[in-house]
Amino acid sequence: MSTIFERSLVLPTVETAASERRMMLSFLVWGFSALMIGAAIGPLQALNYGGINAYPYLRPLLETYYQGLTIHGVLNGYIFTFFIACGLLVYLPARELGLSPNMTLWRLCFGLMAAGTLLLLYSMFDNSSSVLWTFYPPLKGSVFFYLGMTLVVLGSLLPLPIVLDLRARWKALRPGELTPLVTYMSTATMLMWLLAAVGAGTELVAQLVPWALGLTNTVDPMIGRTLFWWTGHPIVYFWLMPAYISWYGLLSKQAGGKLVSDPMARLTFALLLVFSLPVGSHHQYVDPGISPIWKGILAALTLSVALPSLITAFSLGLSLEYAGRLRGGRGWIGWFTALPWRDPSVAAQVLAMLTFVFGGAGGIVLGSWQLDNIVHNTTWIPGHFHITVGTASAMTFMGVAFWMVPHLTGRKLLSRRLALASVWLWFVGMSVFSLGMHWGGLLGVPRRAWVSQLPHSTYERVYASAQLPLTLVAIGGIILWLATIAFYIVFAGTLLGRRLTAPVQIPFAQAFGGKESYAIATAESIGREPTRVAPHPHRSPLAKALEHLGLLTLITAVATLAAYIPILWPLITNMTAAHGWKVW
Ligand code: HAS
Ligand code: CU
Repeated sequence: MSTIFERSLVLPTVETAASERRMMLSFLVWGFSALMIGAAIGPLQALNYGGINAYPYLRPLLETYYQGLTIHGVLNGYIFTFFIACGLLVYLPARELGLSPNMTLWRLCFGLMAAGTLLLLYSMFDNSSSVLWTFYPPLKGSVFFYLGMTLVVLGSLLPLPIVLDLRARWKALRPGELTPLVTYMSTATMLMWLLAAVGAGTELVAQLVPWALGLTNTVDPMIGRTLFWWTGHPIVYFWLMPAYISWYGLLSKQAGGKLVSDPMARLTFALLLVFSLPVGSHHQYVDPGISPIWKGILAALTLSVALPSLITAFSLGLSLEYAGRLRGGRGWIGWFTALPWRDPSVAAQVLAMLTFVFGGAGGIVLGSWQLDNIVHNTTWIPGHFHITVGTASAMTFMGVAFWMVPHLTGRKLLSRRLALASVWLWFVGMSVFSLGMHWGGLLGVPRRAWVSQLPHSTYERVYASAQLPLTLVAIGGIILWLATIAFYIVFAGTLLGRRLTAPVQIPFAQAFGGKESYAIATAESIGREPTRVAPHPHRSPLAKALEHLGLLTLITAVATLAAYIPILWPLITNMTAAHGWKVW
């Protein structure tokens, strides 16, 4: 034991803690810079649906709506989210455990994803790869696009060994104890993402890169799509789980209360790990070549993936209610209005949760095969994902940035009021936008369509019944532009802002009945030997059972194979050979 202790214990010193903070800040800055470009393009898409074609004015920077949409989806969906996740999922566990992460791997993670981003930017801005964020073959982009994507996926997996190593070192120090909550949630997220990445990883390496290099002439679109959605569904939880980590692990403290149940948080993450993987083909309800029996099974499985989020709604709702009542809130909704709404970090996250009630409900609608057939490939779908990833995740990350940038830089938030304005504008803008998109979708407006390029009289005639919803889409887009400007003034202004006198601590929450804290490294304790504590066994049998993350991963892998072998087998034995298309 003592050798393990001596060999593996890497405690943060003042210098290493500073370099960890700098690294975390680099992830935040890179991620939010990607969002800045992606979000700047977003309103152009909204205006497109409002019948205003801004693209001709943007040449030669952007040639087509489809080029803009690809940049928007790739930067917001992959680059922004991955950088934030890969920063938080290392930094928060390391601080929670009071240990230093493996910096070489963390830097490599950043380097691979940054190199991938540059390749993607090059191939998207030179208009060679307007293949949209799903990069469905036989649409054919340049090899730089697929190589860039491969590097980004590869880099995004590296937090897994880092967090496993942190967890193992901590366990050697505190034998018999359960993994502290934030580390548990981060490990479960990364294990889920490892299995998820196998799908698109295989598609890129076995199909798309060789095809783009000219080593193969044709590609099978159905196998490509199926492998894409193997990853493309669980990726939504790779966007959501880091937000859940903040909601479960930090927000109740920020709101002035406690997390009502630590075991329920663990159960949520364990269920998300197991349920996320096998349901990816619910994005393929209208695809040929997949048996209707499987489509029926997928509908049932998809409902199961909503379960952990329903647990989350109730247990976090109660945690917030507890905080609100402690703050003097009375009655049915008094607790809600009593929350610290003047704190922009809390406001951002509670508004994100509120929006997710509707986003999640829409997801349950889509999970039903019959209902999905009504709205598939209409604007209903982007309506759904702008209030899930575009608000639940994105606004939570904005809320995290409001305390984290001051924590990392020792500089004061530029303006609390402007930060609050940015999140309220985002909330209102996204609500209006998304209402219009859902409504337009019910009236049959197609998604991913350059409708504003139609002659004006044709646009007016075809979309006459959808005029009001499409106007809402355009108005929402403009409000979102204002929100983005306000946010980036605060973000950049804080990076360059005035120095704080006292450091900002990480607001790790305390669970009801749980310990005060784990080995949290505070500014004062850094560099000090941790005191060996007597084992403090967790009382919950559920939490103990869920500690077996290796077993849960194995179950997930088996379930994933059980779902995908029957779907992929008929496709593999009836291959189609499609030549590449460049339609832009
Ligand atoms: Fe989805 C399509 C089904 C969740 C993202 N989804 C998409 C696409 C994206 C996306 C990007 O079954 C489009 C991809 C493309 O380009 O084609 N989705 C679901 C289901 C869920 C779900 C069942 N989606 C998400 C999340 C996303 C996301 C999360 C991103 C982060 N989705 C689908 C389906 C499709 C689809 C089909 C294919 C459609 C098609 O035809 O193409 C579930 O996980 C949702 C469960 C969530 C809940 C909500 C719980 C609420 C909480 C908030 C608590 C609030 C509190 C405040 C405590 C049940 C946790 C309380 C205070 C008060 C006062 C109320
Ligand atoms: Cu999905």
